[in-house]
Amino acid sequence: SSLRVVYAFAREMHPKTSDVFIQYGTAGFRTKANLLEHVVYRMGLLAVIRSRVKNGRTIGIMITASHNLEPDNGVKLIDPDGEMLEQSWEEIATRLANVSDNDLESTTAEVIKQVNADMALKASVFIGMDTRYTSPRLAAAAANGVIALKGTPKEFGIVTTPMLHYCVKCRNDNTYGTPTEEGYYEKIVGAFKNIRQKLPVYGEYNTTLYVDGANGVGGKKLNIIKKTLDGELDLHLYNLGGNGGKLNLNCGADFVKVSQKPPVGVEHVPFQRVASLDGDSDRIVYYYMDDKDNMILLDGDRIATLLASYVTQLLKSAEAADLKLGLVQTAYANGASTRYITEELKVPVSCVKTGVKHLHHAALSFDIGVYFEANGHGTVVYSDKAKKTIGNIASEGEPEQRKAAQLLLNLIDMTNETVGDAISDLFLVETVLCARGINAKQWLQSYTDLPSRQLKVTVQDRNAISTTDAERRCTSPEGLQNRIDALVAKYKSGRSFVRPSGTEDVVRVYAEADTSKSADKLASEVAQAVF
Ligand code: 16G
Ligand code: ZN
Repeated sequence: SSLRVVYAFAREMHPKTSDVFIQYGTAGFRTKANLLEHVVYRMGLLAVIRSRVKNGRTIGIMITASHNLEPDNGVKLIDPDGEMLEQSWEEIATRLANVSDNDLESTTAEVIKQVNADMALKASVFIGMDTRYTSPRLAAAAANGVIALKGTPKEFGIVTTPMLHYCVKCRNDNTYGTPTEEGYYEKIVGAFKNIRQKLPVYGEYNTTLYVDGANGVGGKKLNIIKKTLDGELDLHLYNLGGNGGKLNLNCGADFVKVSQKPPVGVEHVPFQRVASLDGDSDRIVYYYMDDKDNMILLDGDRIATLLASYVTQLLKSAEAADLKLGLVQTAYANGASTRYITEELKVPVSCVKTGVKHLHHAALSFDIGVYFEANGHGTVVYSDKAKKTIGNIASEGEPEQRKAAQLLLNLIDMTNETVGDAISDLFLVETVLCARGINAKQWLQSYTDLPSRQLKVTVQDRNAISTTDAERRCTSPEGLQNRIDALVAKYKSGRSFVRPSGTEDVVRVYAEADTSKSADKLASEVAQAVF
């Protein structure tokens, strides 16, 4: 049959060259780039099957290893509404990635049968990639996989991860926007410009923003956007990938958050706010250097509270009292942020397991859900009910209500609701700071972070650790949680947890306490206990 030819072709073009087991984890498959070619080819096959199961709706394939260093790469699938691949398919992806070339044909047939795919339907797959030098070859392998099962691939070249999510969503729902990079700029940057006309710059807010592009794709795209801005924002871009700057190496959002150090390659002016993106531009944190050269971090928790408080304020002005806003965090959220949200903002908070899919899902249970990981991945999702209510007020409300509702409509347009998006989040943050007339130092004043420390521990089997209660407590190995409890009890405002990483072969340790010395000490004591 013609499929025979397809599998023979796979063996020759994209052979499985490694026996290392690979798993579809929190962020898809991720490992050394040279181990991925056959995996990506097979994800091309799977995307076609998935598209047919979804009645020919478009599926996305993104080639990226996000904040990992240059030698790594990865691949993840995007579902029709722009969200992460449905969880029950992760096991199927893992199975398909690991079979031998000889068994690929029979396993593919099994999968097709299992998910009941009608292989006579059309199938459409959007493919995007980050700036890694290994990405074009992998994107080509993905396209070959798509073609092999007679699907139609469309290659977007180098795009941010959130841009591809956005394009997939638009392709399947044209009310959301135009499924192109230009369409993305028009909607998001257009909404930002629109809102700037309504909310002129005042107070302590200043339009100068420095950006650490992590030598990845986000900085390059901001460089395109910069040319279309007309004084609304004065972007100074650093780490754009030239001058020998290496992707994510000592720069970018993950480096800044985890090491609590400023990135290399960025010029520092005291109190000048800097936005730091990660390698594929789905995360953002802010920071500034004070006049004593200390780095002051404004992380995902801080962005979440800023956005939630502004949306709450606008909902109040719009008198949209029946819309319930909620916030979603993970165990990594700073305890001070959680207290501020519950006690001062009086917004309900839920805590879920690490990984965007968990946060996104939980956020959908609110009329308006704000979700952020402390590491800077997050967005806001608006339910149909919220959009309808706000739309009605914007056209029929009293003048003051209308004004607030129209601002909310601009915010919705500025938001990439499919996934956390550094570029969209950057414009949202700049909008709120401007609306409030505040600088970064004033933004920091809403609450004081508890000092925290993250460590990673290499153990024989990270999966020996299992957790419960949104990863805040562990249930095995026996006795470990009791030891952690005893250590935590020694520290004022102490909190600590351990969890197996979903992206690396390590166990992660998090600790916070009233001083950074205590946080460091608690983290290392807990790390010892894990060993
Ligand atoms: C992935 C997740 C991110 C999570 C991180 C945790 C997505 C798109 N990304 O990068 O949300 O914070 O993994 O990594 O879900 P860890 O399990 O190694 O700590
Ligand atoms: Zn990323």
